[in-house]
Amino acid sequence: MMKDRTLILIKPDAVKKGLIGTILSRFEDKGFRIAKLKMMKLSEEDAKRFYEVHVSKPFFNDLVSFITSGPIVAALVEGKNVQETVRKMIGPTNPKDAPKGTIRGDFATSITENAIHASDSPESFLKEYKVIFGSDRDHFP
Ligand code: FUP
Repeated sequence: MMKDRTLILIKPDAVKKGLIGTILSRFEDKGFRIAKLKMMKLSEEDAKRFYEVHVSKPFFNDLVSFITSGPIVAALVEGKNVQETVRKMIGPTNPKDAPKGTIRGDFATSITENAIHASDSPESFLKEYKVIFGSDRDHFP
């Protein structure tokens, strides 16, 4: 069921801070399954596709240059109600609003350098999955 999958990106700030294991552990500890995992550097073209819904926003260029500034880790995460639960676990976009105990509340630096992305709907999941994993030879699962 589409609702039971989500895509997360550990953003360049969190990778640089050495938080890959810590962040993935939060999802595993919650009982979710990491079904695909990939460390990569997004091209500018793929970053623009990934964030297409924000193309007209004033922060679009900063967002694209930040997400392409260093390696990221992408994961397909599965489990019951994972999309909604993971959105709660990451916290609000702006770390100033994010409570301690949420991933952004604990690790984000700023609204741009906010540690993590997670799909916010089944439609955005599909779009994001295609950008990140769509060109892979291995389409498992
Ligand atoms: P979220 O779904 O919480 O990641 O937030 P949005 O989809 O609204 O925004 C996507 C990304 O755009 C955020 F992670 C960071 C960036 N952004 C800004 O830089 N400034 C803003 O005012 C809003 C979002």
